[in-house]
Amino acid sequence: MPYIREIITDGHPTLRKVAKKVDLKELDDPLFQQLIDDMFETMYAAPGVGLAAPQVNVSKRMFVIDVNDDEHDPAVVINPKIELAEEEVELTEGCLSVPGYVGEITRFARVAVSGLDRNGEKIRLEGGGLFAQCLQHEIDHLNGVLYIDKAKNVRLPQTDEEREIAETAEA
Ligand code: GNR
Ligand code: NI
Repeated sequence: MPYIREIITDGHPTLRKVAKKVDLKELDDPLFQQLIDDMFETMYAAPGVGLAAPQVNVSKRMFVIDVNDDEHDPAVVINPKIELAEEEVELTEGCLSVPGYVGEITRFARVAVSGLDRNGEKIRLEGGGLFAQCLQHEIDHLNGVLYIDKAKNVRLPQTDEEREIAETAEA
């Protein structure tokens, strides 16, 4: 059964490490498959629209994402790579590992990301809006980067919209 794992917050050294590539052999390990299930459970409980493995103190290159729109199914992406990124935009962002804050960050408006699914099959995800923002945010986590490193005006939320972003995750 999946369980909710603890989400570590800014100041924990694991969030600052460059996460390790997942070896294909790991996909056969029931504990690895359990980790994926637990990451979904933890993301939904938070609630959040994405969660990277380092946030549950596992320094591996993988994340889960579910932005809850009709264009994108929930996905786990292992060993992700950004294949395309276009047009810079400024967006408001939050992070479960920096609870209670928001900031303005420059992101690409549209991205395509390749990687592996939980069975080791190649996948490619692409999109814009919150989906693209979240993909970039999760890949930053795998490189030890938090949005507060790049953001300007990191602050307590001032509006209902900002509070929603800070408390979870809906833009
Ligand atoms: O749940 C989340 N919402 C969010 C909102 C705006 C920009 C990025 C995010 S990601 C965040 C979950 C999280 O911290 N993932 O690492
Ligand atoms: Ni985050």
